Amino acid sequence: MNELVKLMRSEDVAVITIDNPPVNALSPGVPEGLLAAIQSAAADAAVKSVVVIGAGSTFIAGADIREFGKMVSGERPRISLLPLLLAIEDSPKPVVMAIHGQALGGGLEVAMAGHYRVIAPRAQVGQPEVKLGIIPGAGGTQRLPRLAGVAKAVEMCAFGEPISAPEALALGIADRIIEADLLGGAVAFAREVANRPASKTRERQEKLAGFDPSVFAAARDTAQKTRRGQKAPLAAIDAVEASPKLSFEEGCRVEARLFNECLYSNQSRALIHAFFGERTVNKIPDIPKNTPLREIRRAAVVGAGTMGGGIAMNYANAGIPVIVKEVSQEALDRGLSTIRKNYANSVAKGRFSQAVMDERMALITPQLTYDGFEEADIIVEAVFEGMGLKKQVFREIDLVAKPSCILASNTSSLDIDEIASATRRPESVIGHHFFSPANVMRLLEVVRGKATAREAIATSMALAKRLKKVAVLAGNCRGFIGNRMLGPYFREAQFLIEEGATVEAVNQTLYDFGWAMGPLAVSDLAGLDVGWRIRKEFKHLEKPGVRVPLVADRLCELGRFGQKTGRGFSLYDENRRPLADPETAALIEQVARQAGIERRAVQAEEIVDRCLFALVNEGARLLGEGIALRAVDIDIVYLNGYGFPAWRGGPMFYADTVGLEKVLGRVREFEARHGSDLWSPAPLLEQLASDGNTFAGYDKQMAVD
Ligand code: ZOZ
Ligand code: NAD
Repeated sequence: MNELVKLMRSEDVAVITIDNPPVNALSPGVPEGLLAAIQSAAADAAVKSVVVIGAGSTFIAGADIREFGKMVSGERPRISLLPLLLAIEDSPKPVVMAIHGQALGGGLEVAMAGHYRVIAPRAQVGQPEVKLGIIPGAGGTQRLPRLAGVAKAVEMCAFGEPISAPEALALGIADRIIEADLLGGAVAFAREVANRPASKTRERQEKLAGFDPSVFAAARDTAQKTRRGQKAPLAAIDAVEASPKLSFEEGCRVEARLFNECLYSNQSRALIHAFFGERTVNKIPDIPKNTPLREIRRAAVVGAGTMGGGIAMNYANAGIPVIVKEVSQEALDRGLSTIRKNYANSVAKGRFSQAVMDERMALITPQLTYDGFEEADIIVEAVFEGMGLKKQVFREIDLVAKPSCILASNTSSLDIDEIASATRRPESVIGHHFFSPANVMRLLEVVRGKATAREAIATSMALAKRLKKVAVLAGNCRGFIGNRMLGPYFREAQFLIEEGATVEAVNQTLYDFGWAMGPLAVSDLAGLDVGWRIRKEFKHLEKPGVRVPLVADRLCELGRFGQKTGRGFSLYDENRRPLADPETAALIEQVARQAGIERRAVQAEEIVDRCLFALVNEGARLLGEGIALRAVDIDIVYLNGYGFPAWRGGPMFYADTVGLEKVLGRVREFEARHGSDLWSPAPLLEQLASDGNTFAGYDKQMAVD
């Protein structure tokens, strides 16, 4: 039919194959080819029924996401899949959709327009559009309830999680699972049904009744809690709610209106930016795709504390045997018991079975020696933060590790080159900065030292995928990407309370912006003593006369370390709920008075701009220095490691939506008020703003195929 859609005949069955690698997205040409193939099969008297299948590893992964931006900008006309789907459904010959891999978004919508669906046992189907800030736009919110029932359709459309083939079968989305030879099974099935009257999904009514009417309110409640700030999940619920109330055609009109509202929003632009960003971060300019990888079959972790235990779980979860080494039996027992407790929690919540937990525990070997480390392909160090200790551990592992072994440090801030200097193989030393809790957080900052081999980097990026992490490459500097940017962000949060904002106002304003937690609440959670200790160690680096935050140190001197002591910036009740603490408020006032800081009313807009633009300015600075490869790499760090709201696309994307000229204007205002040491604009920000450019535009210049 065209180069993307092929039509063949297997005796009396027409076989239409969609061949648009890598994921058979519905790019321009695919809908047209599919329509022509359906029409041609209908016109061929020798054809009794039709099979639609995907070439390669999947059925159809949905609309071509790259097209949405072009449609919004007007570069491409808005197209609708609805006429194609009606044509499939109205085909006089039964159409059997043969699903393997994924039928997602527009892919499932195409599948539901068929008269039957057969499915491979490991295939998945779903309506993940909300994850891109949109909703199904080709009748998915109207056909899915007719196949799977209203309640399940609400869940699938509002939350976007795919379901398995057996579940699809049980729900009535699929008609048969075909264990092997999907095409052969689909053709046989098509012959079986060739002479049966085929029902059209859009005409089916039986599952539109008898559901619990409270499902919509319950879904809205969940969406507001778990997708705070996002419009698409609520729009998806509204669209599905129309299905039992309105005719199919009217329901589709409601869906189309809501789809458009979502598509033309900053939220969908941000979430699409994040989708492609997660894939872009793997592309590294001087590391070609064919860089040889070292094979990772066995791992070892040094230290079974907060991070070491979580890191070991990542390896066990990926089926990679891992040794965990500690200094004392007590520390080892503590570490292993935390791992066991975490797994048992997952079993109790039904995430996996006891048998899976047992398998994972069996992959973890706790010990007090380096025995067996010579077989490890990677060793991850996760001992206390301190250069002396890190170097000692690297000297030791360098002696026991085989030559090809990668030596990774989980340090949050220390110099990878100095750590590497303790070994005879700096080319194999790299940072693997996991985030706490390491078994949960998706981010892995991979830190490149000056000697780190390309092979070690490529292997780390590929390994991250096996560990189900999003890896972002960072250059070697204090704090790398994420923690270095956090410094100015936390600094401004504290300056604001010294200048007159309340702790509650700072936390609430940034929570309302969409952050998972306010900055002072994060500090209380992480423990104020951590930063206190670091500040004491690095006191000599402070520049005389440059303002530093004062309150956190005073709180620590009073033994208020945050949640762990029940008091920090806030007071915590027995359920760890924060309460305003009048004593802290008085202390802040006193500190400000002593330091001669003028107290005034601080508006929410200033809280947002001071904190966010401090983050952005530092991001621009490290981008200019080459610590981050692209602005989107920074965004992916913040979305996956720091609780930045996904629907705002990350700090650099947010800056683009505000406009870099405006951001620079505010940075200059703050510079005038607070001094150049704290607020001098990053040269890259100045350059992009004066060129009328954006961070996205900068990234385009840095693009790697
Ligand atoms: O790629 C994984 C995935 O989850 N993809 C997105 C699935 C999705 O969200 N589908 C819904 C799309 S929105 C939609 O369909 C709206 C709708 O209702 C239509 C309404 C009609 C509107 C009219 C317009 C026609 C997947 C699970 C599929 C595969 O994962 P892998 O880990 O194996 O592979 P990835 O993720 O590295 O992907 C490989 C390459 O494919 C690119 N890609 C994936 N899905 C795409 C897509 N490109 C365009 N559109 C898609 N739907 C992906 O970027 C990657 O590219 P490279 O260059 O980085 O290799
Ligand atoms: P932790 O105090 O919970 O654990 C450190 C563990 O290392 C302890 O159990 C200790 O007994 C063990 N240890 C010390 N010397 C050892 C040795 N020679 N051999 C084997 N084990 C040894 O600390 P943590 O929070 O897990 O931090 C570990 C590293 O991870 C630090 O570099 C830290 O900066 C970094 N990090 C921490 C976080 C976090 O949020 N906690 C996040 C990212 C990175």
